[in-house]
Amino acid sequence: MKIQFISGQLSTEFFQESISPKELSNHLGEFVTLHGSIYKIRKMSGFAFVLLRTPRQIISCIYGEFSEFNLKSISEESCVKITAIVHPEPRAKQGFELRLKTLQILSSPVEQCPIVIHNKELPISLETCLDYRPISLRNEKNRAIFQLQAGICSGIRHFLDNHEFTEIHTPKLGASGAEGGATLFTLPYFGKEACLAQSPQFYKQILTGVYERVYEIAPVFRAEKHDTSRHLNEYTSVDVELGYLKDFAQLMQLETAMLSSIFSFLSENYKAELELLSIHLPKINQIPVIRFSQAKSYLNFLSSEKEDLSPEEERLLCEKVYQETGSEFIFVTHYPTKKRPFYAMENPENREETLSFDLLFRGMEITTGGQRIHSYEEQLAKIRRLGMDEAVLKSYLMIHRYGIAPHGGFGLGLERFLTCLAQLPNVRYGCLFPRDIHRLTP
Ligand code: AMO
Repeated sequence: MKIQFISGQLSTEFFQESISPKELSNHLGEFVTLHGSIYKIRKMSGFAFVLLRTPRQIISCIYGEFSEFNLKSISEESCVKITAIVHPEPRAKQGFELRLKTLQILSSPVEQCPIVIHNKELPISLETCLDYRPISLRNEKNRAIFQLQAGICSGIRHFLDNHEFTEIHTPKLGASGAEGGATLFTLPYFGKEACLAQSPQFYKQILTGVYERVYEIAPVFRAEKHDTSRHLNEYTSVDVELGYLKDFAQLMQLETAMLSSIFSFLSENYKAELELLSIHLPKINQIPVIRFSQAKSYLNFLSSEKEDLSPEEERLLCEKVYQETGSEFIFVTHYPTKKRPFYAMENPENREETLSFDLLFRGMEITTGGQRIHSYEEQLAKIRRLGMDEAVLKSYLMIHRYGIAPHGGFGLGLERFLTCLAQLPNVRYGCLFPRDIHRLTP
């Protein structure tokens, strides 16, 4: 038998013989081959602008007497391969224009798109935008949002990998939740009941006993019935956990450094997207901190909710802090024990409050974190006091039983962070395919 092999070496023809759009300026005066989708055709007298959508750039091409195909043969959203000359043109934004020579159609739409994709702003409602997500994402601004999301994740990985964190992948199906019963999705599982992970909380704590510093960027599920501009039923959680913790202030320091590093990473590698979306990156060498009880009195106890900040209080607090300090972030610390999960460490000087924090950014909570209980006796006593089922927590409690260093961490909601960064009016705009109480498709 003749055995064939697949080569792992990528030849220059691998990507359809195309050059990377990034390299076009190195080929002034030369012929190049490129592929992409026709984003927009603008007919002028005697020539036409043909905008080609490539992965990160919309490239302006000119159809004219030098072109060897009929403009009528193409339509918007046709997928094409072109050859063109890179003609220097100081009036063009990129310093050159592509003069189209040949064009090969790889695929054509069967009908015109029901929404106009190439407008600067899509003149459609959020619901229509989401109903047509597979194509509305092709809009230049819409897709830039998620290019930035990818950039944020690269920035996080870059920072944490450089600080000796190990990336982990924990199960999303389990027997019990980590954050309390009310927001648990359950499903049948071979004659038993399973649930979807609300967070990787137990696993990230367990794994600090193995790797000391861990992180995960993965989906989590919350069966919250809230129909608000800040709640999703599935979101991406950036979870960080750190062993041998000195105190919980260290966690806020770590997050401040991480955010600052993400912003540097974005400004270096995502200039075009930041500009397109008019995003101004906050400067954060330091972030102000306020205790929960102080925040409440600072806000004149605006809401009747005693153990948490209401969304309105979060918005107002951010506004006031910005006016006073110029910071768009604020850490709120020492949340009441009653409102924090059973694993949160209590303040030894005041058991009514926890060694925990939230981070607010431009009016919204984007992170919760804190120190965890590491003593077996203390954790067991708290579980019993809260009337929780010890048996369900048996494997989690192994870490306390068999020794775990003082540790803590935080969870950052990726969509909320992106939404606040890009100043989007609803968290659904910051999620590729949002899941909310009304939506399971697309
Ligand atoms: P918490 O439940 O506060 O903490 O969640 C952490 C962060 O996740 C985001 N978030 C959400 N984003 C969109 N839709 C939702 N329904 C939603 N719920 C939460 C928020 C929030 O700040 N295990 C802890 C974290 C820890 O202590 O390490 C936890 O999950 O940005």
